[in-house]
Amino acid sequence: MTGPIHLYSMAYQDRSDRVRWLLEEMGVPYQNHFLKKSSGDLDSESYRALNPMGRVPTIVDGGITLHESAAICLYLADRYAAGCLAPTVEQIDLRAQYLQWMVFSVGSLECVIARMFTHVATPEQKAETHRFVNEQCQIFKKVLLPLLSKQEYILSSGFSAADIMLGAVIPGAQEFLVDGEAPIEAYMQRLMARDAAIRARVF
Ligand SMILES: N[C@@H](CCC(=O)N[C@@H](CS)C(=O)NCC(=O)O)C(=O)O
Repeated sequence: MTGPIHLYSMAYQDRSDRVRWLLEEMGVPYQNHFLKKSSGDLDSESYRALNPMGRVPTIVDGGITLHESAAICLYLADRYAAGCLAPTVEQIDLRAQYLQWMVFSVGSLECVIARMFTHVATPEQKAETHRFVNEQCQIFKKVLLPLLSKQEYILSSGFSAADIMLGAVIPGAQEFLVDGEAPIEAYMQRLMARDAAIRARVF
């Protein structure tokens, strides 16, 4: 490593949360850079050179510059915690499950949650959005509940970066996915109690 990893975000609780949590779990040195949208930091020439989309999070790790929170976590876990927080290709059965949950977190769950933050003009539209999110979460629960009833973490092998991704995203669907569902509530309690999550101020 050529010095600390630089992590660009706007706040502790934006999508940089999962990256910061993973860095804390791995004990890898990093430096936070908090950008202010209202000051135009996301549009500055220097930041656009790192992330032309003008979004956060972005990391710079030596010669590697990367955006998209899931890609960043996949990269970091492979590079600094392979076989520990990220199953390797030699553990292909676990690796397959790991990739599934890493991608599910952003590609399915976070996409559904994002619907709740899209502008709706009328109470009817709001009710329709809630109905949709609830319907999707019922489907997600059909898979999550049996799994988390028989094991502590999403992989049978134990805690991994996939729990970080899931744990950072699930609270966005608290009322649809967590409340009243004992196995998911207990899972979230386990994750929230982790020292690294507390240091990263995820919750
Ligand atoms: N899929 C991207 C989403 C990135 C994203 O939209 N980040 C938000 C903050 S959480 C952002 O940068 N918004 C810019 C803005 O509000 O202008 C990821 O997971 O990194």
